[in-house]
Amino acid sequence: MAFRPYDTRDERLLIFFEVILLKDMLNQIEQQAIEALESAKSEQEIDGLRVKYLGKKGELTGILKQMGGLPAEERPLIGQLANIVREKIGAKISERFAEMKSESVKARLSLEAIDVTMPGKREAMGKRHPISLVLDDITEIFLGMGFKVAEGPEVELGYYNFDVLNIPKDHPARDTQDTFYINDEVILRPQTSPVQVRVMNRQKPPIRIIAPGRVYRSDAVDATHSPLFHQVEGLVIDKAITMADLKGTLELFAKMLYGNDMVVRFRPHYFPFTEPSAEMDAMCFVCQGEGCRLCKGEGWIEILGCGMVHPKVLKNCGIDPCEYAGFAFGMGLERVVMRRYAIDDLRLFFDNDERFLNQF
Ligand code: 2NM
Repeated sequence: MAFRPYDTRDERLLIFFEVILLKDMLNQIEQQAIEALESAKSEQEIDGLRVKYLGKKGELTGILKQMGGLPAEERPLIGQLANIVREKIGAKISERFAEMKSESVKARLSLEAIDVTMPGKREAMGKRHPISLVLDDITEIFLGMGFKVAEGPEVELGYYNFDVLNIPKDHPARDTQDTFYINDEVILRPQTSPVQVRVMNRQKPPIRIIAPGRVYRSDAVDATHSPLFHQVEGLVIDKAITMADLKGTLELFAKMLYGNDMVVRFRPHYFPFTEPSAEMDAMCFVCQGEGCRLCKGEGWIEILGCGMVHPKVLKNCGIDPCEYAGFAFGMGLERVVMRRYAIDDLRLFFDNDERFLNQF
């Protein structure tokens, strides 16, 4: 029998080889895992490696399963070694994850960095609307004459707008063709007169107010009509107010607004809430009363409606018409603005086109 330095069938020797082999495999797994992790380029890739090496069906688990074939006294050694390898790989995974995180933060920071040398964006400055400009002028004139500004709701009771103002039940202005109704009793105010009514109800004369604001009428939009427009109305109530006060106040107003050489005239008219009633015209500034295209051959341009407040209206507002009298007036703001700036289409006011608005 040939000399053999060892017996390959020796059980202890086989176990010895088995242990060496497992140790070697563990070292190899560690080395491969660390290398793969080092070169991984995404969090996804790292997670894939975690599953490959440390997962339930992973390579380390595979070794631990093979360990079952070893006698009990050898198992702790391999088990310990496997745990050390698991911890090393686990530590590497955490380290690489942390690196990824900080790299992606860095990448985002550089992507979102603000270049302070870039030219800035100029903020477009708004301008005041021509309607606001002219309303301010009108308000200034009346404040100078001792008026106060009064405001009221745009969604208003029909009662304040029609009944108190002596507008009969069958008057066309009450029609849904002309007025926007919210319900039987509530409307969008078609004039600012209800503001004056509210003031008269609350305040003892003397009263000197103007009531500017938005009003609504059921009109189709064209060059001279809009369902929303603006009015300035005014009211003066005191003892012994006469038509002379009305004419003097409104003529002075016209001269202050349009210039001292402005000529006005008063024409009889009819309103249910004033008696007598009138309209004030301005002499056409183009033809000086001769008649031209602007004034449509009239020589005069209508500026406002006015009159002495009807005794019934005063009574309806709790003011004794035997003790007090007053005058009232009302004008459409858009028309005043159009005349001032020679604007021929009302729609321009509501289009919000900066090319239009920047001209004022
Ligand atoms: C106008 C014309 C004439 C007017 C009357 C009243 C009130 F409330 F005192 F009776 N406020 N506004 C009035 C008078 C309005 O607008 C063309």
